[in-house]
Amino acid sequence: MPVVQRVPSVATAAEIGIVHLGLGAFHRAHQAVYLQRHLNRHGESPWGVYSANLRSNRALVEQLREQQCRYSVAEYRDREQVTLRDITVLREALYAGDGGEELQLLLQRMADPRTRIVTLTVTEKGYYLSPTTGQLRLQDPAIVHDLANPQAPRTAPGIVLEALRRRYEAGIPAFTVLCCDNMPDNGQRTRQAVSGLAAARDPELAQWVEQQVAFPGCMVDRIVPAMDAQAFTRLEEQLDCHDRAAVVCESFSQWVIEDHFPLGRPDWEVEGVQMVADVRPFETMKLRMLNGSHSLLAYIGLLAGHETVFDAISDPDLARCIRHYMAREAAPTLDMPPQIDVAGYARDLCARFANDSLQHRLRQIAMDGSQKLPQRWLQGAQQLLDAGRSIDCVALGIAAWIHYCTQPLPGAEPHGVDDPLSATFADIAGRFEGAQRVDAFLELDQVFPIVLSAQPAFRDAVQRAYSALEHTGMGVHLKTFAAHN
Ligand code: CS2
Repeated sequence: MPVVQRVPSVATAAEIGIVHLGLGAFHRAHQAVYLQRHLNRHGESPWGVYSANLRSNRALVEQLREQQCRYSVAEYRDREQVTLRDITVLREALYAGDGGEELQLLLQRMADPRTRIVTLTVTEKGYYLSPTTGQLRLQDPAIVHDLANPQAPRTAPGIVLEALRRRYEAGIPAFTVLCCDNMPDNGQRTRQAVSGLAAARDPELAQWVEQQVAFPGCMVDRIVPAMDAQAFTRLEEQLDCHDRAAVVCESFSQWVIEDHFPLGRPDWEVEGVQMVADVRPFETMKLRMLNGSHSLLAYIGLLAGHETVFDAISDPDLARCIRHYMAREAAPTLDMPPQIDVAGYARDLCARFANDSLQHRLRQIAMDGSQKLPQRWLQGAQQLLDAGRSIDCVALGIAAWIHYCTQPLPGAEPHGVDDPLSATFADIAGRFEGAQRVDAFLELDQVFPIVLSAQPAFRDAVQRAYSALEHTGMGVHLKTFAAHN
């Protein structure tokens, strides 16, 4: 049984200060924990959070309401040591997915002058941007809907814009928009989504958004597996925690934020948040080193028969491949401030992946590959090729991703592919095989920028990896890779 350190809350947040969109496990285990620590330290706080789910998980919202929005976060250092925190900083949980009253209540909260920051974790696809160009996809049916029904929007950019419009018309200063999703230059991307929509809706409003709204970038980091029945049972048995809204995560947590909050912000730095002038190097490092390795572990690991990140990193051949990727294919593409020890960061990541108290499923990471690959692997691969370096791990990852998106895993039944492009993948799988299938994937310009997919060195590397996989299987291929690297 682990040793449990319990951290009770000392108060509940008095006032609304932040509205959050995307009440998933990550928000509850990351941002809310920083705000809770802030509240515990000060004994009171004007930074209470109103948090909403936009499209999914109404059940969680109802569960939280039943327990007055109070829930627990179990931070596992390892199997032996756990910190169990009581979170009371959440003031209200909303489900805006049905449109109607709750959506209007959410918009009202966002337009309230006491709301000074709106934060988002709606995943990469929730911004409706092209992953390669970062432009708003105006033809997407959800965006078309929001333009036709601007006062009853469904998407995160639509909701943010409508709330900003209400403030604009009422003469209330704009809130700051803080994107907490894993995208490169995420503040700028969020600006592109909201400004792109504003330009299509009303040029005057667009100009106000452009001039008045701050979109600082930030890098967020904490491994938070999705909760499942097994995780709840473990909490009950090990920690005597009977909380159906609880979240389990690792003890590590990092938040680096660009310090640009015209209406003020909590003094987060006291809680260890790094407030910086330029967050981009940190974001790129995290995306390529951590998330890039995660995606490799996911697709390669699933094909090699593993289920969790811990299983995958415990496979010595795969672990070698990940270390090779970080040292040779990710680190050389980074431009970090001199005080950052990238090799040390890589070692720490391997230790975090090897945390055997987390059941972090590879299938969870494998979701939405079309939205994740460009920033995790492809921008770095372009730099490597420009420098005449090899991209063996990335090529193997892409081959494994194509395999995962089009075929059952070895010895398994066909699986669902959770990705906005899943219909396109199924169509390609039905029409092409082998090298032609790879070609058809590389032609997907929503994922692969043309400058990259046009390069013979890139195509050849992916084709070779795919053909090796088809002929020898992942296990043998990894052994060969490990023997040569
Ligand atoms: C993961 C991330 O699911 C995924 O794609 O790579 O959620 C990862 O766990 C977090 O970014 C860690 O901070």
